[in-house]
Amino acid sequence: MSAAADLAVGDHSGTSPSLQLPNGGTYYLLARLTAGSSWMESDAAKDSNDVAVAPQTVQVSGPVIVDNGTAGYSETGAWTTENVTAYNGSERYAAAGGTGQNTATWQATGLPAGLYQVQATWHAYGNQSSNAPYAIYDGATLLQTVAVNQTLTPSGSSFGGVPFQTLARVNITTGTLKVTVGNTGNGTYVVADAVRFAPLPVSSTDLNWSAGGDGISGPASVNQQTGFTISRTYTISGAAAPSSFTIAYYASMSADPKQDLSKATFLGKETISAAADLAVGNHSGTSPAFQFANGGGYTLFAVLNADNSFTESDAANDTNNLALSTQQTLVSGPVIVDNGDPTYAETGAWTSQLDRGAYGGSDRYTAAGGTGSTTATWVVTGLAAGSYAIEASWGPYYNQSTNAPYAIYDGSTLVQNVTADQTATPSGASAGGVPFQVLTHVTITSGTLKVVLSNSGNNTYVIADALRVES
Ligand SMILES: [Ca+2]
Ligand SMILES: [Ca+2]
Ligand SMILES: [Ca+2]
Repeated sequence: MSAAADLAVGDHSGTSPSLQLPNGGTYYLLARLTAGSSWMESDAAKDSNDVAVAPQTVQVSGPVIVDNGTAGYSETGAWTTENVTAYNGSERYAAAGGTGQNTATWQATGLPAGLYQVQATWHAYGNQSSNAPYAIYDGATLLQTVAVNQTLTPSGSSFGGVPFQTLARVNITTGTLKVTVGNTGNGTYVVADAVRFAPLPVSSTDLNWSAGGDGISGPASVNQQTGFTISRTYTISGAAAPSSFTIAYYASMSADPKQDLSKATFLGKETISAAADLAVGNHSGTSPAFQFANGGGYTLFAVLNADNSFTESDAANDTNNLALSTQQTLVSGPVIVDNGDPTYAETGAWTSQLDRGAYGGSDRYTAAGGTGSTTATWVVTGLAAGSYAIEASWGPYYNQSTNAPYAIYDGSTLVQNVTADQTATPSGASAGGVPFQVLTHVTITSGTLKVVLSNSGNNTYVIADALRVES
């Protein structure tokens, strides 16, 4: 301020010079008078009226860098600062090889929905984790976990004089992007420096299954280990796809469109890249050949843009990228439903454990001696009418029920109650490397088998692992 009019007694309205923020995010604006201490003010002894704060924050679009020690960075457990070649000259380190008690978190809020490149930097050193687990969240939802080799220098473009490596491209809808690294990796130390969230441009393209005749369909029936394809017709609206993209295919014995497809059977992916297939309009075609390793009645699912190849115009609320087959595909042959599969469900309190005797390496346990209100349920759909052997697996242990109670239903009709001695190794043929024991044989006419295990067995624990069904 130097013009005589601006130095006179009175109120002075005006505008600052043009300013620019180098980093995205949400900011408070502050202004300080006599910032250069040009002279001694009359209230110099107690000058508390020189700073003004704008009542409204300003949101800056563009890449956001969150560094250790800045707003948006937080820790749990024991971390220590080291001054090395790092973003802003320092980073934090903690002991690795732990249980996850030491975590560092970088978070940015107020972000527009869409696709972001998530990048990180660290100062490489030979005694650090080669598999530091960076978990990426959209709000509270874990999107993916990326193992980072902190013994190697990050590979990528530099910002603030240090290189950042791309961890993933993720699509977010909550406005909050969060990355956490824990100390469960190998090596002596895990380090936490800066993370960069860079928005990728929004395209005018919407991929969808919304036009008349769109959708997917598979064969009505197929044998295990026999290849089959899925017919699919998708639509590109708005503008031609700006790059190739992928379609991912899944199968599930549950037809629930809201299910977690990461628990379903992943069949495979295809990449759509021919110019004609990327143009605006309807596109009919056929998936690559897939095959089933497990029997049962499956609903097929297809997800457009499965690898987030570009930001769609409907990224803020993209609900039209999922297609379901209307007809089940019946797969002949033995069926296995494991704990955690789409048609496995629980009531009450169950806990996971790693167990070498369990199918898939883990099972679930609950306290025995209960009322029967804590249950584990396996459902098999798509069974042709006939007689089936009902088999179960469990990792044996002396403190488990000798009379674990399994209730067997044809559809919703209870047909039999049987028990199993879970202190003993299951006696029967193996599948997936573990033995299964035949509980009983039943006739199924409804197409659907349901088996319910409850906590009313004796001893300390009841175990829920896999169910196997064969004709
Ligand atoms: Ca830093
Ligand atoms: Ca879409
Ligand atoms: Ca299991």
